[in-house]
Amino acid sequence: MTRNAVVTDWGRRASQYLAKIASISEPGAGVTRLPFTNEHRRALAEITGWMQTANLEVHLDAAGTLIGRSKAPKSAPTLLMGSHQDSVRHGGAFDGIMGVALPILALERLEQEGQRLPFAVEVLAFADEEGVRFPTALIGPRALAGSLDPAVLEMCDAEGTSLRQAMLDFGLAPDKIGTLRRDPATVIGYLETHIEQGPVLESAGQALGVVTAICGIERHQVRFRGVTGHAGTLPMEGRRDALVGAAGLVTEVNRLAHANKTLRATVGTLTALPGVVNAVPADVRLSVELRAPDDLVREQAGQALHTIAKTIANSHGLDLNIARSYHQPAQPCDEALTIHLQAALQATGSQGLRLASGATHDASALADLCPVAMMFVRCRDGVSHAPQEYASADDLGSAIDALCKFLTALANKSPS
Ligand code: HGY
Ligand code: MN
Ligand code: MN
Repeated sequence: MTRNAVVTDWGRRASQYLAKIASISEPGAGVTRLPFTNEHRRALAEITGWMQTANLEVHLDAAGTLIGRSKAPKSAPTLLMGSHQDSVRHGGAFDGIMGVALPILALERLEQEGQRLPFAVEVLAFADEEGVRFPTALIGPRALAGSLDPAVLEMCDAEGTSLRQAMLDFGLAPDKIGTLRRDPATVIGYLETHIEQGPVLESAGQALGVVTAICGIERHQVRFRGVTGHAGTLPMEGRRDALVGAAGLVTEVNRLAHANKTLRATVGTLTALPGVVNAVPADVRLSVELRAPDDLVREQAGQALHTIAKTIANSHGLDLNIARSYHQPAQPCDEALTIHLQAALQATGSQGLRLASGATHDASALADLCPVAMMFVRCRDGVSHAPQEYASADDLGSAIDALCKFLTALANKSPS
């Protein structure tokens, strides 16, 4: 390093980037940045600045993925990196966006150190991974993998705006999504960096870890309908109270998951109509989400859920609608890429701990295109999808260091 070279604190730089973009949010606690909104547009401007500072060529693709590509011959194979720009409602400042900022800073650092890579690197900022605004997600990575079902473009948000219309209003070309499919022969793989969103690394005293597999996930929409009536005059005998039925299902779902320690079951949304204090609920909708690293365990739980719901509806005289609205299989990470990543972590002094991901990620969709690997960064108290979510500047710096070591080792391995 020459005497007057600037010594950059890359972890501090990352913290500053993430604090700044966290302010690009709807009002309220934490971060609320949904896809194809003003907040999304302002975030793209911010990320474009990061990418340009790192000397990347920037463009927005037809699916709303912002892509920063390093200078490399057009024919050079490409390593994909990145994650999602969107958040849950009142979420944290690190989920997703950390995986966009850190590879950009790693490329800036390698550029500063004069390190040339024999392959191109593209950093991808995907529009929508959380699936909070629309009942679907992963549009960007599925477009690159060629696995997007165009029918999802007709799905609507709570205001009745279709995904297609939201993308058109955002200035995108949803009908051109089919042209985004990448040729797998041109892609080396995909590496996603993500806050762990759990307590494992913190309890192991590790800043970084590598992911073995991403859990499978399925979501069911359930609706119980009964008969409303005056809360004071309708006798208890013979009531067809939809919320009593829903409450029974919530309890049973919880029991189902406690019976199998690899299964996670969550009722995250529930609405009850007419929703007034002095009327018997007649129409209750709820979502049930099931996750497991083993697809058979998850699917059996999904079947049990339907059986339980039918039994409850019959015993309470309720009408029932239940349907699986979303599912994605468990996704193992690529072993060769993971071994390479683990070596990079160990070169930074980390143990290279291996752990499964209970959260799902963009990588689960990109696995249909290319080998995928994931690096986790320690998450304070394991808290995520909440304003308290936090990763330290030191750990962010370690992650950038590991990414640089991963890239340079890959460069040394590549045919020159
Ligand atoms: O739900 C998840 O696992 C991810 O945070 N979207
Ligand atoms: Mn995420
Ligand atoms: Mn998330």
